Amino acid sequence: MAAVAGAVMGPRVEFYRGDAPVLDANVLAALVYGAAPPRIDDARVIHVGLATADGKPAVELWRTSGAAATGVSGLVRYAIQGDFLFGCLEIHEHDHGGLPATAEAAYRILLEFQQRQPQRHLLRVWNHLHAINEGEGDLERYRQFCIGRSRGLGGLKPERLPAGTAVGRRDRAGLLQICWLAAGHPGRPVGNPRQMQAYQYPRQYGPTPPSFSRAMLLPNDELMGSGTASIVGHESLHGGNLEAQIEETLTNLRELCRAGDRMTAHRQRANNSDAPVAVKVYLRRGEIASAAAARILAGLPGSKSLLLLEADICRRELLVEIECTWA
Ligand code: 3EB
Repeated sequence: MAAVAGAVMGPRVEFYRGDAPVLDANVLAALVYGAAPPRIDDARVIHVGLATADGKPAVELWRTSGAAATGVSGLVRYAIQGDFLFGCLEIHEHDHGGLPATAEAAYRILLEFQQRQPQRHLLRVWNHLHAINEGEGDLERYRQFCIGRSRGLGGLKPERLPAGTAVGRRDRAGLLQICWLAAGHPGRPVGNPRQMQAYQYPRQYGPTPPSFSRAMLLPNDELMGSGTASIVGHESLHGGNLEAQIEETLTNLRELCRAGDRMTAHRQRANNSDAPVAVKVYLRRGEIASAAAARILAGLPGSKSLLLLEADICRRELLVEIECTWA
């Protein structure tokens, strides 16, 4: 969809091969995957401890239309350009006595920082933690994370929650890493008609439902989708069947894009609505990535940039999660 005339251009995300990000002035954030922590001392470079599916390093580059200014504020590293801010916070579980307390502290810090910024509105959040499926029942680490995140977010109204992702690393580092994109103008949360709002999930998925919206619509009509999986209503479908989960997820993604388009004034995206500018795929088993990638690209024709990562998904039966950005 063409940007609204006069609207602020949002940052553009693209994926690259290699482990050394090109840090020209317009880069807002460079997330490095599948590589040793970069030695570059730049607040924009974020090492994400997730492997790529092909085992080679990759970089997720967020570019803006002007020079970014960087800063550090306590545990928060950030870069700002115009209306947009990209932040990253890394916090250790052993410093806070467990995952719920760590997540609560992290989100308090995040919100407190954000409230001081002109770019105070959260649009999109990524949560990276280790061993996300460890623990039984309500003690599963993802559910424990959800408890703390919800406490830390405090009074934030469910219908204002940002789009999100929460995935698991394979290391044992005890590091909770939260990355986010924020703006001076609020986005509009978008629901998916095929899926219940996650913040309304019934009790069976844990004591505190997950705090995220299905997608965020930016003032310029860009649509940022949350991690999307083979969930219809609140139920996981096709447990253990990757091909079927991919198909269900693709259907969810197409429906999500349509829901976003219905909320835009211009609806010019309708012609080509299924072509996201960026597609990020999390696979529980990276070795089957090439078949999965072929199917995903066939289902989202015209996608410009694709990244396949190996990660654990927040429900054990889920094998794939996909996040899309539509411009
Ligand atoms: C789901 O739809 C799948 O806890 O932040 C997707 C995106 C999922 C974000 C989160 C979880 C989160 O419930 C899992």
